[in-house]
Amino acid sequence: MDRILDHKWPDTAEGSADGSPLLATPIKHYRTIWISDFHLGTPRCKALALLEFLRSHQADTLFLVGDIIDGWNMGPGWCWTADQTAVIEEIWAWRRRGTRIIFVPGNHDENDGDLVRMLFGSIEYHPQLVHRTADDRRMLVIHGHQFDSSLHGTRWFSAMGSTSYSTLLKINLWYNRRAARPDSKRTMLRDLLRRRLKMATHYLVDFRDKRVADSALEQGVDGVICGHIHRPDHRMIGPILYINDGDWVQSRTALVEQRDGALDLVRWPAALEAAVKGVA
Ligand SMILES: [Mn+2]
Repeated sequence: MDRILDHKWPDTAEGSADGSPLLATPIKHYRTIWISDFHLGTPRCKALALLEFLRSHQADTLFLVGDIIDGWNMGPGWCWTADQTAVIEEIWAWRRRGTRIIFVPGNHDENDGDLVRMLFGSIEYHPQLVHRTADDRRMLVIHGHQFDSSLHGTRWFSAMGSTSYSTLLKINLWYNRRAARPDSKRTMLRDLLRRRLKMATHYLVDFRDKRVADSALEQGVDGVICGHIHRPDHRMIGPILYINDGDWVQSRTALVEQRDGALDLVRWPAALEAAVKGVA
């Protein structure tokens, strides 16, 4: 059975002897784990939460489903922290323990193969591949940006992410601040923006979903596992099982395969990270 699991830290987590809450958490072992969209190299990466997740889990196979390094952010905006280094080191530790690690590049790191190999060593590197679950389902593993290219409104679609939403909110805020405008007009613009955004998002998401499902059908697989859009998801699109493993800039989610082949999304909490840093 496939489910969404919310990770809860045990009550004893905060009280362990050396102050490390991780010791109180039993390590969970899965057949396979998929994680994506770390966006290492940006300040948005939730590296500490990711590190906690990696230290609390093990797997026979670990898929890194793209946008692990944010090559697009190279330059003056590049941001690298000790936590991000620790994430890389932890993945090396997984490898030393015998985990098979497979890198599936995303749009933000597909042109940074050298950097990926420098950071992770000579890991397996495939633009896409088919994973067979323990209950014999064939799942196409792919980052997911490949499905954007066929959209007529590609630019529109990528503009529909969180960035554009925040831009729209900023425009809205700017408009509202112009005090001369009466309240009714403010509300009208806000409602209009919201409606437009909702319509565009629905249209494009439906369109994209259909592309994903068509591509899976063409390749004769039972489902698709991807990342890219930073929206964890787990549902059927027609006969195709569509799973999105989410991201580590917002949702802090991973996909795990149980011993029996069940595929569950795990949502990792931010609470402990906040507690450790004392910012609650
Ligand atoms: Mn991407």
